[in-house]
Amino acid sequence: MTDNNNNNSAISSSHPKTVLTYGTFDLFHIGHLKMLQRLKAMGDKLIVAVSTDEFNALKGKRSVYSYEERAAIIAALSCVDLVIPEQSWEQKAQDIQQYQVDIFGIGSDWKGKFDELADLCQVVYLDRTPSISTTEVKRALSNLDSDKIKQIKDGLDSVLSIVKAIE
Ligand code: C2G
Repeated sequence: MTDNNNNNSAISSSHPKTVLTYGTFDLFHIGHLKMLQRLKAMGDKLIVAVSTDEFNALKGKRSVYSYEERAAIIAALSCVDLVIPEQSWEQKAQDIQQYQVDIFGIGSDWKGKFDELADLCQVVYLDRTPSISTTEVKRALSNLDSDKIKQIKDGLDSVLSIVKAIE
């Protein structure tokens, strides 16, 4: 009996506590990083399923960076141990079983959406980082462009008015 217990403890200690999450991770920002770091802190191994461009289309998203670029950025993070493609809504249960996942974690914007996975592993919803999102980053970039263009145009207009004045 004792040996068996020892065997069990030996088996459980050899299996790294595995955390799994999913996302698009476009225009990678601090909200994404904090989420991944907090998820990694919950276990020993973090697997991130990055949405493919095709699956993004199903989600109604068109990312600036391609799947390959987004996956490469995520894979380069020290807190990430494995990157896999997210190709469908339905793959989560199979991924959890295939990778012997202990915890499925995702942002609070998905709260309640994946509760059915609690039959397979612990399900956690972590608060999102406020006031940052890929949409915000896109908006800031587009505003920057228009602000910059207006600044340059104003400068040219004043030069033009000086030229006209001395003609
Ligand atoms: N996130 C966050 N704080 C933010 C923005 C995002 O914590 N300010 C989290 C999200 O809650 C999510 C992860 O970062 O857990 C990735 O966010 P997205 O790239 O927007 O991914 P999403 O579209 O939510 O994809 O099957 C699940 C989907 O693929 C999740």
